[in-house]
Amino acid sequence: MRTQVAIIGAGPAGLLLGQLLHRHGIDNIILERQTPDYVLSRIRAGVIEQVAVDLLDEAGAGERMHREGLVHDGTQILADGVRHRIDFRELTGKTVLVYGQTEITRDLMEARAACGAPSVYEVEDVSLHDFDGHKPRVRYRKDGRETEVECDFIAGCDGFHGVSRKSVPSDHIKTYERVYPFGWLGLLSDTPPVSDELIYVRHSLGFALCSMRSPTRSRYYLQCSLAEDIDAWPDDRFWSELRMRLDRDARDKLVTGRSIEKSIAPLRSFVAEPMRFGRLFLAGDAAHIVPPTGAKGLNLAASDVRYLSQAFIDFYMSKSTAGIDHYSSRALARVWQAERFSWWMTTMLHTFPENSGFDQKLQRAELDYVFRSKVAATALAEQYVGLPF
Ligand code: FAS
Ligand code: PHB
Repeated sequence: MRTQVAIIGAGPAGLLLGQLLHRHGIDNIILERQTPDYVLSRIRAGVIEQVAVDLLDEAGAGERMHREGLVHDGTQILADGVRHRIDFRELTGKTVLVYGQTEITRDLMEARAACGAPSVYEVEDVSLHDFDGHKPRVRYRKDGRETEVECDFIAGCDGFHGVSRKSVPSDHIKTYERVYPFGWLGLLSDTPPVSDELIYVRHSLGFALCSMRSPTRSRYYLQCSLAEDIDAWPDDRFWSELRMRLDRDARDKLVTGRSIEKSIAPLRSFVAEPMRFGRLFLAGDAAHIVPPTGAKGLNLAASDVRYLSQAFIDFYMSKSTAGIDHYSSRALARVWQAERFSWWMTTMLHTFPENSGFDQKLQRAELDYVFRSKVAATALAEQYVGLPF
């Protein structure tokens, strides 16, 4: 078969790219190794920047997001028992939207099904070929049958563990990585949130985050050791540990209940450079990973797709290769800003077992500067709501 753009991966990056290309009359196919239900079962991001909101609108998948998403004017930081609020609207004139990645993925899947664009789920053994030439191909197996897709371009939207980045010869790619000595134990529950806004918690027992998906569904995270076993964390133990890290007001408002999802995610910073290899383009987690402390992962995928979709549209509509030729440098400039911010938020708010007393004092001084200086608070706010393009 033949198409113009072959997209590997039906996560937010692949689905969003597919929709934007389809709406501009550019043929594309999405190849996904999991089932739709499996993709939807992964509980991930919760906060989206205006750039992602605008792209979902452009993709024709924003209606439910505007109806059900929660506009947040700010966030709270609870440090050593004292709350501080970062007022996004006052400091930047912008806000963020709380709307889960699961719902974004569901809305994009429904939009794609409605327009009849082809997606193939449960594919096996996807392989990429001749992307260093002018006639790239993708091969895959489905229900025992081999298929080859001839295309003009391949978009590797297959996440950190995908095949796309690994298909690039090692001497053509450079990677940068920092692995953190802890993970996040996340819990999703159909209980009302403890606060109208997110609360990022710095505590001697470890970081915690009180987030939400709706007025009746909460998402909590606890910093935990990478050696932790999820089976050693029954709900009661999670709630008890969370309580110890909260202040009195949050403890009094905390409504506990049965978890509907519970998982441990490792934290890493990772960037692969460049993000283009001939006719293969990487977007989203396939090219970079950030620790979720800055709520940037999904939003970076969206900004990559903004650059990449425009590059393909310019190529097909105006026969211009400028967008394609500058995709990697443009995307990476934004990626590294998000990498720095996510690293900074993570180092400022988590406990590092190996940290010396001096390092701990620096951490507290960093936070105090944010709490006392409007300039420092604005610097945090403008990164959190998303830097302008
Ligand atoms: P994804 O990983 O979402 O999607 C890639 C898709 O490609 C998957 O569906 C996968 O099945 C498919 N695929 C992989 N290999 C393939 C192959 N060989 N063939 C075909 N398909 C293949 N971000 C935040 O902002 N906040 C958070 O709280 C947060 N929490 C996270 C928790 C976890 C455990 C993880 C892993 C990530 C988290 N993230 C968070 C980041 C996350 O939201 C990503 O940034 C986001 O999913 C990126 O989307 P994609 O780039 O589409 O990659
Ligand atoms: C979430 O709601 O899952 C969430 C929100 C903000 C973050 C990380 C995760 O920084």
